[in-house]
Amino acid sequence: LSTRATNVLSALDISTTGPVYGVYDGEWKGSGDVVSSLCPTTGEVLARVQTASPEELHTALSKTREAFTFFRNVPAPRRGEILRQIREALGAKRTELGALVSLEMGKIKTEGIGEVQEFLDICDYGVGLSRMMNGRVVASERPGHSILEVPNPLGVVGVLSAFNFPVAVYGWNLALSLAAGNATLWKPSPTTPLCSIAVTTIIARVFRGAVAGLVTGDKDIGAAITESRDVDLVSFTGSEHVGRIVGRTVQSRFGKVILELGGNNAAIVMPDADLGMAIPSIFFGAIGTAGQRCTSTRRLYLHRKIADDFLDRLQKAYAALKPGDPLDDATLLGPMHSTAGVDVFEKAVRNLQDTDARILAGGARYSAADTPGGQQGNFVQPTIAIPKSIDPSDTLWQTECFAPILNCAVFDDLEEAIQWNNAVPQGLSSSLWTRDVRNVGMWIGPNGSDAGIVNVNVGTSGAEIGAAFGGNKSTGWGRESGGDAWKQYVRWSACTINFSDAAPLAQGVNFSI
Ligand code: UN1
Repeated sequence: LSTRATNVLSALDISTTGPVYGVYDGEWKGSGDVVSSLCPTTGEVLARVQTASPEELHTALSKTREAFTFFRNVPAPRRGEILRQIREALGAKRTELGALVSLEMGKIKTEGIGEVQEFLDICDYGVGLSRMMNGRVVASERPGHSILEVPNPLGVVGVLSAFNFPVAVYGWNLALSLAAGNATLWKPSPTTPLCSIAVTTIIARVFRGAVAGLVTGDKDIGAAITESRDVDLVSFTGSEHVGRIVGRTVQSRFGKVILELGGNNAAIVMPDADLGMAIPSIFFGAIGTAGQRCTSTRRLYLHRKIADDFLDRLQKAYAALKPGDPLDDATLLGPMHSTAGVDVFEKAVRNLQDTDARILAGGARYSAADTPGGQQGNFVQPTIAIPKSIDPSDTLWQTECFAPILNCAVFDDLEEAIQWNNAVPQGLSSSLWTRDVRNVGMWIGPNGSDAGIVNVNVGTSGAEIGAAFGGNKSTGWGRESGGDAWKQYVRWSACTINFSDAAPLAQGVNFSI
């Protein structure tokens, strides 16, 4: 193992010699398939993780259930206090965890640490929430009656998370689930097991037991969680393809499901926009996390008046980019997470070339000579393309390509750009650049963007935790993190209580004997 990797792993007490257990249900274990965690920068094997056997998953599920029957009776502010301690423990390892995200996922250091920060932020939010998960008293139409809406703990929450945010998305779910009084079982992406092991290790030091359990493994483990009647809510982040299967499976057993699926996010730049702000923001939106955020900017619609100038300046920014080790402070462009991602990139570029798109930047992998240490890793050149077709119903515009490729088109009026923005199946994030308040009004209103995230002079990615995060249409309609998202993690009880000496029926129904 390289010193670079050894340093990161040892700082988090992940064994670099012995077995690495990938299951936690109160104790660490793992006797299922062994999966290798690969470093996207160097290709080296970081660890071999012993994932969950079907039996271990079964045990973990019943222990999580058992943990719930205890945990639901812990008063909510006490649960908040546990979250506060988790926040402190994770915060003490913020840089170390951030580095592990960079090592195993491949995103650059500031984004790795930012992702841990997002977990800390949502813990803070959960602490506050634990004293504010209020129900309601509803006016009854009957004398001497009261109606209460009571949020009760829901049960077991299964969190199936993706490789691109191997820490934060679990944080969103854990914080709300824990505050709500649930027990959580986490099944992370098979390619980022170490991030989940490190996070769970830190949490388990604060709070031993199966309230926050972990089962690493592949598709079969995910499928078993999805099918299990022991899991009341499945929160899934991933592709539209898998999301459709997860949604159907959970729905067919009448479980609850939160889906956070594909994004195919557009930025629209009006002629009055402040380009000095728009260009760096769109640059980050398209290239940040090497184009592998659900919220990455994939489509860029430029008003004819500023299109040439904008592209000229954007190309200059792209030209200055150099791939580097994500663990180096100066690096802005890390590798893609996996070779499968590189294949997606190469296929999309070939398709652009075959359909006569103009490639303004990138368009290939980096050669080994250009990449850190001369190891090719999964580095690809961020690409700007102007597809020949501007027809939004073309597959090229309709599909989310999870790679740093920005497709651009030129428009003449805002209505046209909004129509293009909305013409795709997905509806996660969107961004308008303008200084004209009338454009803002149109964009955020009934004739505006149909995405879940509708930004103005802010890029498509990098949302804060305070608002509900999620998207519409084939993004799955799920909402996580802030806003009213917590309301999905509870079981609502509508309680009509009669304090009177009579038992009248509602709606004035008369049924006297
Ligand atoms: C994701 O890509 O799955 O808004 C989550 C953002 C981050 C979260 C992205 N706060 O880009």
